[in-house]
Amino acid sequence: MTNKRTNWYKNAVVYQIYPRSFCDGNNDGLGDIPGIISKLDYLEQLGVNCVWLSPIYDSPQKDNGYDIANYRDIYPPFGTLDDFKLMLSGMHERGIKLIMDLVVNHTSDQHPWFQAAIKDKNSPYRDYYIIRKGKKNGKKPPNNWTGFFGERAWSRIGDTEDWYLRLFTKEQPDLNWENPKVREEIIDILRYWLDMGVDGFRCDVITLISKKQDFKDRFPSLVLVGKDAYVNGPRLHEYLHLLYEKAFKDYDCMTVGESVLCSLEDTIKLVKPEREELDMIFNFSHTDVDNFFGVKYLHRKFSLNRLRKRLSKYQFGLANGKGWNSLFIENHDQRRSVGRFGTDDGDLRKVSAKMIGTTYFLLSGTPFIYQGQEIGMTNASFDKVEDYQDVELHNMVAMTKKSWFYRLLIGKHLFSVSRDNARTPMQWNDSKYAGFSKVKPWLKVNDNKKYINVEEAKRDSDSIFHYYQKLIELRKKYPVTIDGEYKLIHQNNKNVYSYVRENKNSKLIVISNFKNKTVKNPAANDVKDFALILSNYESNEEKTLQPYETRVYYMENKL
Ligand code: TEU
Repeated sequence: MTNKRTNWYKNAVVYQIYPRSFCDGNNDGLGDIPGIISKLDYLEQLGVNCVWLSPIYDSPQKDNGYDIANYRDIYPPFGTLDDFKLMLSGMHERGIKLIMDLVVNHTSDQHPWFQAAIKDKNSPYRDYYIIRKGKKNGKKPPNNWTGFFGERAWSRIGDTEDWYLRLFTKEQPDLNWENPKVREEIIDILRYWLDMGVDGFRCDVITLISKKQDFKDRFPSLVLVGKDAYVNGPRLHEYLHLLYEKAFKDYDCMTVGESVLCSLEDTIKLVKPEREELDMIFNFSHTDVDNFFGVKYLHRKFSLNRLRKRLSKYQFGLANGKGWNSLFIENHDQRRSVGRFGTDDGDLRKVSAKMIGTTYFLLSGTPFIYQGQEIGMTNASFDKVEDYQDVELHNMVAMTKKSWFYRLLIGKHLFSVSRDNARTPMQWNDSKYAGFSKVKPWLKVNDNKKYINVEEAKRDSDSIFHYYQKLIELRKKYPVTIDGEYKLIHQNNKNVYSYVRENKNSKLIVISNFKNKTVKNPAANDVKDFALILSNYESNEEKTLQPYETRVYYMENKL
């Protein structure tokens, strides 16, 4: 079959929905598909043309759906397959495509494959997972690897000598991609959803699927012991190319992979078009700007220089056809962007949100907006640990209780970096449960729903919501936002991030003040003869930039 792909992803603006927290259609406290259907007009109004839906598959929800027990059905509290099809056609009618979250590094421990695997040593499903004999007659794990939520990476199967690998919770056993049957199953699952009409996938921790097969101890370290064996493993590219050959290439779909600790060289291998693997990946080097070694608990003071360097590395590195960038500042694992990256979530929240929004949105790549980002939602900041639901946070709290070393090292920042910060219910209005639900939601609503909510944002002509509409419009109106080359100007300026996008017909200049005070505008002379097409302030001085001021200038080349 010939290649069906048209690369529409380059023109996409993607909106991420975290279904538990988006909208509760049946008032049971949990978001669901009917809730999403009721908000499709809202998405259309915002102007996005693609949705990434976090997992809606049947699941025991030990990690909010990233633990799948049935890849072909919907988690009943979220709705039915019919609801899903209705949602999909509702999106398509509005010109919105849908990409699904694909979680295939691991399944749920309740998946029938895993249940069969642990019940019977001779089951063909045993080899669907990574099962090894433990050390010391099976009493100790097979090696010293540790996983992503702070624990060791193995769990014992009952009181047998055998252990299974799980890089996340013990309820998320890793699949054994070495087994060709596993690969066939995954390809079938991909085709099942693509045949139903979905438009692509966001591939969860896809860079972990291949593991070095020696399973030996690795040098101890603070986090992710064994990462050299399971991050970007030896057969990763072979597997991804297989998925492309056997599924992706037969559909006009898009793929974005989630990476872990991915260098520029690794990134190019994953996204270079001729290699036929993925269209783009989420790289976290810029969101790791405020921590050390990619460990979010190790807080590091924000520096604009570092942010600019990290973003620019991938902007330059993937230019000239080497690949395509994904652009994002929030998702369901990250804390909110207001109050982060040097910005303010207090009095200057609105200008802050618009400034950081403009800065990332007009870079080269496909922008993603995480639900609530478009109204400037802020972190959860609950007082009590019981108010947090996330398994990662509770695991880390347990670790700090066990070890004074961990307490000292990470204790202080546990809540401020919790994943629940971005998972609080979407704030639709100022009612008791923010219009998300009529009953108490699964996670507490942020008190600031009184003034941060969609209804208010629609009323206010100067709102962040209306500003995002304009940003999306810019991408539609000016091709340079999509195909323009990225260039830095004033790259050593400590306060201001300014860059140029340029194609053969036109030029766009973005200037953003990352400081909460008025600063000198280093790019004042660069924009002579340009038209100011967007700003977060009503009036602008030529020579100075107000706190968190951002400006977008445009000029068409004279013929
Ligand atoms: O996240 C993978 C991942 O790298 C995160 O676990 C990250 O280390 C952590 O969130 C930092 O706080 C993906 C999903 O996005 C996440 O929600 C899942 O829990 C995880 O995979 C397992 O499927």
